[in-house]
Amino acid sequence: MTSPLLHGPLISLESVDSTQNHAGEMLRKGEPVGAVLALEQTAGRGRFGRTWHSPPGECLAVSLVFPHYADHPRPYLIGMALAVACARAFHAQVQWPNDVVSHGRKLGGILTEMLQSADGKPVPVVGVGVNLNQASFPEAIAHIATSVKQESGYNLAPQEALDWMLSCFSELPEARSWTELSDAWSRLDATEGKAYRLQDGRQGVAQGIDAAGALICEVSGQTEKVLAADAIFGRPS
Ligand code: BT5
Repeated sequence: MTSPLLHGPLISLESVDSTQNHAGEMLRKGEPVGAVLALEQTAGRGRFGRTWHSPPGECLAVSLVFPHYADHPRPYLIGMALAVACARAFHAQVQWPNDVVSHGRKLGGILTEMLQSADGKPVPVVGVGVNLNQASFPEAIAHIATSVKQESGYNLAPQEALDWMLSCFSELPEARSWTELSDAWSRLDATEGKAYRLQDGRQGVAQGIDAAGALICEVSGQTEKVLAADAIFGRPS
């Protein structure tokens, strides 16, 4: 895959509401941007408007801008490729659709959005959040989250983590279809057997990923193909 830093500069910020917002604004104004890295996000977001915790200096919070993939037939695969790159870089695993996990806990997450460029073209902007140096987490996520520090004892600076992740991303083959990514993904896949909550509230158990990248789930004894669902992490202690 092609690093966004070959197409635009890295913008480094101390603090921002969300790197996705900042990258989106620069893109809309036609300002050159390859990636936006922030030491702190005050309103980092996950999918469906959920909160993403990014405490100062302790995590990787970056948005990657991909004008060179504006015509990508399946932009979510760019996000899945970044999950694989994170799993390789931080010795973790991937979990459908967008989680980076270690020992069943969430080490990082990916958010793929299509944002408008100055000429009105939708451009994939992929947010990557990885917990690096946190020794503990807010109570709401303490039972589901983990960090590189907690897993390995190492401290990593956000810039160092970004360089390492992008180098792993650049090593991946160009993936315009699931078949082109599935090999790299399946080596690090922790999806099978995992419990998922479907959008209609039902629960199922993952059986695998189909040829288009959708989740195959067993729900009440029936096999279903699922396009959106959330892995169920741990239980509140
Ligand atoms: C994600 O959403 O996993 C995508 C997260 C993407 C964050 C990046 S950071 C850079 C860029 N700028 C942004 O504003 N966002 C992106 P989702 O699958 O919806 O998971 C969100 C859920 O994960 C929350 O509802 C919490 O339960 C949990 N969570 C929040 N912060 C966490 C953290 N630091 N570590 C682990 N879990 C967390």
